[in-house]
Amino acid sequence: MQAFTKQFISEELRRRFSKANNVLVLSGAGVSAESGVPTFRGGGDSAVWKGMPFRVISSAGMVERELPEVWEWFNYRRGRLASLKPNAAHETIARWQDRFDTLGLVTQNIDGLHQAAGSRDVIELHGSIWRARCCDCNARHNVRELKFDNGVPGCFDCGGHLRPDVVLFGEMLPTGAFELAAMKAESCELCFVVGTSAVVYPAASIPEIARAAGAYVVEVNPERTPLSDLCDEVLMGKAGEILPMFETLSHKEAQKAQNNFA
Ligand code: BJW
Ligand code: ZN
Repeated sequence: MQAFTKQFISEELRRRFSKANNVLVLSGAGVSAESGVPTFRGGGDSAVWKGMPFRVISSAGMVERELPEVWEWFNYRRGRLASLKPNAAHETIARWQDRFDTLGLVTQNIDGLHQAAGSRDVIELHGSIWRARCCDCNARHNVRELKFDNGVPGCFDCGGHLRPDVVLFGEMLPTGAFELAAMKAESCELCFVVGTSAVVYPAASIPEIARAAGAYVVEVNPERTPLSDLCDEVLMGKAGEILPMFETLSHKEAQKAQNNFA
């Protein structure tokens, strides 16, 4: 395992990882794949719902025209996600909070698994499947424990129609979320891009911003993406297998530093 780690993670990346103070992670559906969450693209089975491609059902127009169907699709997914647990990738990223002075975590995922693993202050660019938002008064409600299998649930404050508090195609991101993520991208030294196809904007511009500001950008994905050529390193493989390798490495580096000091 250690010999493999040594070969797989370059000397340059080992050095940067052990010295970095400010690290940013951008995650996508692939980080949750090993927990059993279906990805959207590349044959993931969130790709189609009742014959409708997800880019149609997960679109602003559907909320306006077919809100009960949108709820049916989200209730189905809530049911599938309810029992899923964070995997080794979520857990490693959560531990990086103690490893680095500053660890920013920006996710496109709506599943809440980073938080379940212990990550704090997660920037959720595309919202959360566990919240609903009122179409009338804009109030947000935690609906994690609630079951409403039929029709459109009513707002607990004003009785208006609730919708899933997620960002669909053609909708704006939550106020300030992208700006905060972009600020973190501008100041980080090392940026990990984990499990995203990097085709959805503006999320996919976060690593571009980090790279333009001088960060070392590392992609973790079993497949190449449109971002791969921009990255300083591409670690091809599953997030749940690759990210834990950095833990071995950081412990080893810490030990080395301690030995040098003693
Ligand atoms: C593994 C793995 C393992 C597998 N380990 N890896 C600029 C240029 C072009 C278009 C636009 C642009 N700016 C805006 C747009 C339009 C649009 C967009 O980007 N379209 C492109 C697709 C062409 N963007 C928007 O509409 C955004 N809004 C916006 O920009 O507002 C301003 C505006 C408003 C009005 C008009 C104009 C501008 C909003 C985007 C919202 C995206 N929403 C969704 C659905 C959320 C709700 C739901 O769940 O239903 O978010 S789409 C879907 O894609 C979901 C995801 O968060 C998002 C990204 O997907 P992700 O995470 O990358 O997953 P996959 O499945 O694509 O990839 C998985 C990856 O994991 C793969 O690479 C695998 O290889 C890998 N993998 N196993 C590691 N074990
Ligand atoms: Zn309301």
